Amino acid sequence: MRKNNIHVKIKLSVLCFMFSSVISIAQISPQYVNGEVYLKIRDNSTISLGTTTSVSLSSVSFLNALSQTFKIQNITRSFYNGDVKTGITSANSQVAAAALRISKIVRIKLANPNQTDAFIALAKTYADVEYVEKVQMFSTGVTPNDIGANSQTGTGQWALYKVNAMQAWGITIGNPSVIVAVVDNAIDTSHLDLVNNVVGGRDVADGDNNTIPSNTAMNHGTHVAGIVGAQTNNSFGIASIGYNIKVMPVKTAKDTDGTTTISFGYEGITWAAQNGAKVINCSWRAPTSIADGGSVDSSYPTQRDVINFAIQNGCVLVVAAGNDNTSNLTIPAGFTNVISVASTGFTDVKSSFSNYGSWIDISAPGESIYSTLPSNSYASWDGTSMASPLVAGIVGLMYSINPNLTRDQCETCLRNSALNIDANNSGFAGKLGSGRVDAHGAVLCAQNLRCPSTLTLTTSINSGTQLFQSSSNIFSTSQISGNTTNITYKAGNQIKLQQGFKVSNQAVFKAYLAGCSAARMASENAEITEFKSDEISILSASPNPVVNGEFIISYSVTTDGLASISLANVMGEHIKTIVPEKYHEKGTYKVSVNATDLRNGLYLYTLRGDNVFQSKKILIQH
Ligand SMILES: [Ca+2]
Ligand SMILES: [Ca+2]
Ligand SMILES: [Ca+2]
Repeated sequence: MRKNNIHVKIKLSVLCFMFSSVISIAQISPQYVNGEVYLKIRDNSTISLGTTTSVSLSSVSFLNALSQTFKIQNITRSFYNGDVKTGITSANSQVAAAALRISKIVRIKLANPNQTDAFIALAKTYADVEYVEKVQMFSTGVTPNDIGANSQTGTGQWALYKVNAMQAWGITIGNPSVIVAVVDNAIDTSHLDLVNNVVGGRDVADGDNNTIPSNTAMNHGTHVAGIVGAQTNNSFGIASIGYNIKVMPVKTAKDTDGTTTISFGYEGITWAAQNGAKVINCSWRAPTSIADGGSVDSSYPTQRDVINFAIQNGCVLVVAAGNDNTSNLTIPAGFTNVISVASTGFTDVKSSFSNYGSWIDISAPGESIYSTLPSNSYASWDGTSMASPLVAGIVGLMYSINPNLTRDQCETCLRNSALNIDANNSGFAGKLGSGRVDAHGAVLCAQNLRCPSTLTLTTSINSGTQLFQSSSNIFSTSQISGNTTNITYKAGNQIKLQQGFKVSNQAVFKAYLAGCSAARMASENAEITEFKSDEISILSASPNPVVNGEFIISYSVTTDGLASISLANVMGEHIKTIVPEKYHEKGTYKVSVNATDLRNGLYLYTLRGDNVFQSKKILIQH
């Protein structure tokens, strides 16, 4: 079935409304090899690393000293081999110098990966160390076992290659907690390539939970759903851009409707927004006579209000522009705050059928798109209906890597990473949005906007006692004093509290990541740091010092709410979670802590909760 059958021709004779909202947990691809660093010993150092790739700890005095604080599991010379040795003796002085340099790099594996940052900070203080850094994790692209060829014929899935899906999947293959609603005529959720990738949906047209079409000709939504989220890497059928993200099927045509009718689209948008969708795809449109440059907002107030409701619920709406080859606005694509998608072909040229205009936000492949159809079949279709779900799936990947992305950030990332295709489209410059979508660039942009887990002070203190600062850290060795002092840092990167940091009674110290709310930082590795007086006796540990590898923390929660206990080193770096965040009724609690895996030294244990924040020191001496 090709363009003529496809439809983007769905009539909005009765417009529907729908929506979604949602929340998700980030699946974060590891950026670094857990607990491993490269450390370069200065070329002119007198330290000898021997003649083998394995380096003995006892042969390098400063590493031996470091290992007293941070257990070093092993040390290897990753780049020391025969070639390097030959290079070092090379008659070419530049070759020899380069070989010498890499021969002095060791790769160190720490017993406790949580101590990596602290290890780096301390290692840098040794004169023999030129640099030390984490071992970066690289990723090849991901190629699922069911992706079709890079072709427009047969079972080909050229669109995934065109938008660099494999590279995007190298960053994230999607988080199943991110839900993309397919608000469409009907969705065959029993299709073997969809059945495991759908969440509970709704037939808002007939008022039941069965979204399966009443006849196989009512097939549009099934095709759209497969593009967003057919089960991928299951050795079956097709791959989808969304990979692991979930599809929420929302049926908006009555069983008795025609096969291309959407009669309850806006009811569907509303249902999706209220039931956990983060992204809502609408591959349907009604034409208007409003010319490019105009606005549909005042003419269609019901639709405007429903779309606004979905946006306020945190949803991103992705809408097909329509297949009328016109620059007139269509709806819903013409509403400003939805992402409107035009269609392009294999060479990034506008599809002959695609609508266009200044109201388009982005373009995406929409010709010969192979996807699922009812009764376990597949076919290639054309249409902006096919372009839109590709973008919706990319948006799902973006929220998988960064659940805190705002709608505006999402659109900006999509636009800024798109490939400018004006040169391929004379006469349509500026009328195909920001260009052809690039999944890799969009996901990378979303990833880069994640709030970093550490902070750097970038603004000065407005009141209270000035603390010692450096460009990258707050090293607090002095005090914040005064009974009513409240100091808030808005920081960009990293805040570390050194031993000796103290906040006087009733004074408050807070550190926030610039651009991140406190809630956004409230994860295990985030550094939202608030110190209040430790004179309120709601937190204690015994014995202190710890000598037998175990201690008991006692704490009080004075009002019902969430609370957690964590352990950090004196640099403020997270070591372990002792009590994961959970609801506590008002009361007193005790928790036993096994300290046998901790090096001797001073630690901070912290009680964090809705209504409490307290941190105290404990000394471990095995
Ligand atoms: Ca039904
Ligand atoms: Ca599949
Ligand atoms: Ca828009």
